[in-house]
Amino acid sequence: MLPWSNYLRQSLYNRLLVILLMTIYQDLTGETGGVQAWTYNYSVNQNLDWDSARQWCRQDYTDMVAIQNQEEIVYLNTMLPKNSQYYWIGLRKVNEMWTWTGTNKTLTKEAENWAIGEPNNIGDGQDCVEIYIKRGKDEAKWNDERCTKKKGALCYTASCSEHCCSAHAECLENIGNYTCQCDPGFKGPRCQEAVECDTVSDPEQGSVNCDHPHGLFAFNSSCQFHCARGYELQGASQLLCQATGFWDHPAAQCQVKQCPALDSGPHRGTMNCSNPIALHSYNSTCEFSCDLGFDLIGPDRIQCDHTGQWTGNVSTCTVVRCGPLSPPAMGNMSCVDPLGASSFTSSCGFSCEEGYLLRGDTNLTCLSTGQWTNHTPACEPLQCDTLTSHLHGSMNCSGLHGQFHYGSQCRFSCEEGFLLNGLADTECTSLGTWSRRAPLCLAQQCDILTSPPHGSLNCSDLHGQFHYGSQCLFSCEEGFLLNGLAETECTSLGTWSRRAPLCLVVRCGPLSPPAMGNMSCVDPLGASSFTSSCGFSCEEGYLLRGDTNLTCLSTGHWTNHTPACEPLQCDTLTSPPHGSMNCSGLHGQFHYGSQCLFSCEEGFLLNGLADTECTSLGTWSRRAPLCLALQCDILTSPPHGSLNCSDLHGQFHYGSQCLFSCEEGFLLNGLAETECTSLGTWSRRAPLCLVVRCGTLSTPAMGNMSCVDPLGASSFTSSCGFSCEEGYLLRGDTNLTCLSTGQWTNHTPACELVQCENLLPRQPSPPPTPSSTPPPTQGPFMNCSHYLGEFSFSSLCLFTCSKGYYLNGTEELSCTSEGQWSDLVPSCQRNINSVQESSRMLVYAVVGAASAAGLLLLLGLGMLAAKKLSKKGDFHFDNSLWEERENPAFENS
Ligand SMILES: *[C@@H]1O[C@H](CO)[C@@H](O)[C@H](O)[C@H]1NC(C)=O
Ligand SMILES: *[C@@H]1O[C@H](CO)[C@@H](O)[C@H](O)[C@H]1NC(C)=O
Ligand SMILES: *[C@@H]1O[C@H](CO)[C@@H](O)[C@H](O)[C@H]1NC(C)=O
Ligand SMILES: *[C@@H]1O[C@H](CO)[C@@H](O)[C@H](O)[C@H]1NC(C)=O
Ligand SMILES: *[C@@H]1O[C@H](CO)[C@@H](O)[C@H](O)[C@H]1NC(C)=O
Ligand SMILES: *[C@@H]1O[C@H](CO)[C@@H](O)[C@H](O)[C@H]1NC(C)=O
Ligand SMILES: *[C@@H]1O[C@H](CO)[C@@H](O)[C@H](O)[C@H]1NC(C)=O
Ligand SMILES: *[C@@H]1O[C@H](CO)[C@@H](O)[C@H](O)[C@H]1NC(C)=O
Ligand SMILES: CC(=O)N[C@H]1CO[C@H](CO)[C@@H](O)[C@@H]1O
Repeated sequence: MLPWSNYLRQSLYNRLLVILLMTIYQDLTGETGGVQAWTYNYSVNQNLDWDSARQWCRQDYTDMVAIQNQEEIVYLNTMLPKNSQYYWIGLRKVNEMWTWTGTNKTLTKEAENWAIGEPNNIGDGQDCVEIYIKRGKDEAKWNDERCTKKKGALCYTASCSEHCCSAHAECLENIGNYTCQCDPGFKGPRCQEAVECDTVSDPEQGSVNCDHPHGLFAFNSSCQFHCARGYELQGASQLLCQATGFWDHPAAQCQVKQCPALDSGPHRGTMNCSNPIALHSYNSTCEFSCDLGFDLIGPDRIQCDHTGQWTGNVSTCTVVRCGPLSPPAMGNMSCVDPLGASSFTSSCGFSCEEGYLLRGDTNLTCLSTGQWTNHTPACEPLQCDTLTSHLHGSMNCSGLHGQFHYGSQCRFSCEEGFLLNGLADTECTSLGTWSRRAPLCLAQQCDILTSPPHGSLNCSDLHGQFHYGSQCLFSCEEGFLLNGLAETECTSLGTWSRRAPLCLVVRCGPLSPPAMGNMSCVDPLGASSFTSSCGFSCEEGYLLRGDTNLTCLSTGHWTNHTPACEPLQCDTLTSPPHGSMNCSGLHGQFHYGSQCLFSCEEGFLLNGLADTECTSLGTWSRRAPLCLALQCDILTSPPHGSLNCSDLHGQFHYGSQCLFSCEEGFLLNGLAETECTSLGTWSRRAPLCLVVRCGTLSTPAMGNMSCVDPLGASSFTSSCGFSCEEGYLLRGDTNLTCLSTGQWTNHTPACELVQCENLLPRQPSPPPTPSSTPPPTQGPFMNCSHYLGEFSFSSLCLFTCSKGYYLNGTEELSCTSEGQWSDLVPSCQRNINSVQESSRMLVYAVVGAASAAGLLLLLGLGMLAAKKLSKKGDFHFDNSLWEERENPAFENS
């Protein structure tokens, strides 16, 4: 009971929830349409049988109650008043099935609500059902009862109507309301929407065709697939959208039609397939070709059509056949047929019977063209070599196929005196060769001869070596002689006419060793015989004169006389130059054992030991010494000098004479010559070259001297320059040089005082014009001071005139360092008033005496002199004497 009530409770809750939701929904949509509450009613105080009760219910209400759920049951149990007979409900046995009379539905197992032990059908005919309302036990449970019993009628008024739900739903009554129970495949409050499935699209290489009764790809939509030509459908051809929202099958696809796979091409051929879509599928084509020597049977090309069938079968290749062959006469044929009799690659080999030769190809092959490589060959009898009768013989041949063919026989014979070298007959065999070689006719043969030892044999043969007619000649090597006759001959009987001779060695006479010597011989062919050779040697210090080695010649003579032993000789020695030699010995002056002693002349010395000896080897024990001249010290040229030597025995050796000389300007300080004496010393010491000296020079008075001395003071090449002080003049050379003669180039120069013109003679000079009458006492009067000498450098002269005269010119003249007066000598002129006439006359006289040019010159000179004297400040004397005695004449004028 408990699980069942639980179930009902749960179901009720669900329904209430649904109702609540629907209520809200309808409130919102404002939908009405005559919906009424599912209400109950019952007969009060009036019990009726089941049919009457039902009729009562249908009279004013919809029908008798059809209990559907626990909520309804609980509701009824609480709502209805207690009736001792309880109430009928609309459940009745129809055709032995409990059926809800209102809806004509059979009672389901889940909806059963029987009281314990019910339905028991006690007393048969309990075909109707009552509900225990407020019974206290088994409350609201059902019990089967006889339909004729009278009970309360329990009715309801239905809420469902035509418009409540869509056509795809069942309207279920509820407490006071209804719910729409959707048919499978529908949803929504009124179950008006169909459930949707996924969209279906066209497959590749195909199309889909759909029918939509309730909307695009919705419940009960069905789709039909179709494929393009050459493609077939994979999967269900039709899809149906199920109530679950899924298609009943997965979407189908179009797959290319597949032809049966072709494993390989034809045997002995090739297949070449092109597959534009897939291997061996629609539109694939395969082409066939056959190997060389095979022909194609069937189509050369097949294709996979849209039904998945090839347009034809795989073609086959059959081998090419040549015509049959037959073996030749007297021959056989053997064929190898790898691909069938007389077919391509078949090859037939041909052979002939013994003694026959195949003419043609031994082997024919069937070509891919269906032709044999050549005609069938033929068999011909074998032919042996052609034979000819031999020299000194004859031949006779016979045969079936000809003289020299298979089966022919030949017979040979020889001339008298010759012998056949084999059997006399031969036959041409089946191999095409003669059974044996044709024999020869050979001459009689003598014994074989050989060359004797140390000899040779030379034969001339008519019919072969050592055969009848051969003649042989013997000869010996050099140094050997035949001991018989040289010639022999092979006779017709096959024997030699004479025995062969021998070669005997030639002998020389015996030899004996020389005095003081030994002999040793080698005898290859016997003592003192040809090729024997004897070697000779001498004792120490002795030399073999003659051949050291004698040989016995083929002539029987030794190559020479026996040699002799002579004492060894050393080189001939001679006395050294400037020396002497003394030799003595047993066998002579310069032989083995001789001794030589050397000595030298005066002034010479031996350059080694004085004695030497001739040894047993024929050489001197030491070299002969030489006499060398004594050597003096090496001399060198003195500085500024040279050395010239004449040598007798070598430079600076005994006898050398040397002469010294000096350069110009130098003199030897001793004797010039010296000599190397026999004692190896110089006769005199080497002199030196000393420079030539000139006398010492002294500085001239009032002058200076400056000297340059490259080789020493006042020596050769020294040169001295001279100069004088102002007012003095150098008399002589300004520069003296010391010569190689020891003399200066000149005397020492002197400094002379510079002289001006002596003015004294002028003093009484008459007036310039002869016509002048004035007395000579007019002047000028001269008063001179001479500081250094009369009218010389630095002399000063003052001029004055008599009264009534004036001085024409300078008052003062001085002597310059150039030896010139500072100005012209003045003259005295008469004062202008008194002496106008006479002065004019004087002017005339002067004009007459001098030209106008001379006048101008004089005037110029006078101005020059005046200018010079006015430059008093530039005039100096070095001598301080002048400063002390300062003259007023030199003061400013
Ligand atoms: C009955 O139910 C429907 C839908 O289920 C709803 O729209 C309606 O309002 C309900 N009526 C009452 C009286 O509850
Ligand atoms: C109820 O159903 C049964 C069979 O299922 C049928 O024979 C009968 O006629 C129905 N009654 C009505 C009233 O529809
Ligand atoms: C759905 O299709 C089936 C089969 O064609 C049919 O029997 C059924 O009535 C259809 N249902 C609806 C609601 O169209
Ligand atoms: C198959 O071959 C035919 C004729 O060659 C051509 O027209 C057709 O397009 C081909 N089909 C496909 C799918 O390639
Ligand atoms: C014929 O000659 C071919 C090639 O020259 C050779 O391969 C074949 O074995 C020969 N057949 C016979 C039967 O000698
Ligand atoms: C003699 O001389 C020959 C050739 O010159 C040489 O072959 C031979 O050995 C020599 N004999 C002796 C004994 O020296
Ligand atoms: C003197 O004269 C020589 C040659 O004219 C010159 O080489 C030399 O320098 C002069 N010496 C002096 C001191 O002037
Ligand atoms: C002075 O003497 C010069 C000649 O010595 C003369 O020419 C000149 O006329 C004289 N002067 C006077 C004023 O006499
Ligand atoms: C429609 C109808 O007849 N309803 C009745 C149901 O029963 C009660 C009494 O219980 C009546 O009062 C109603 O009239």
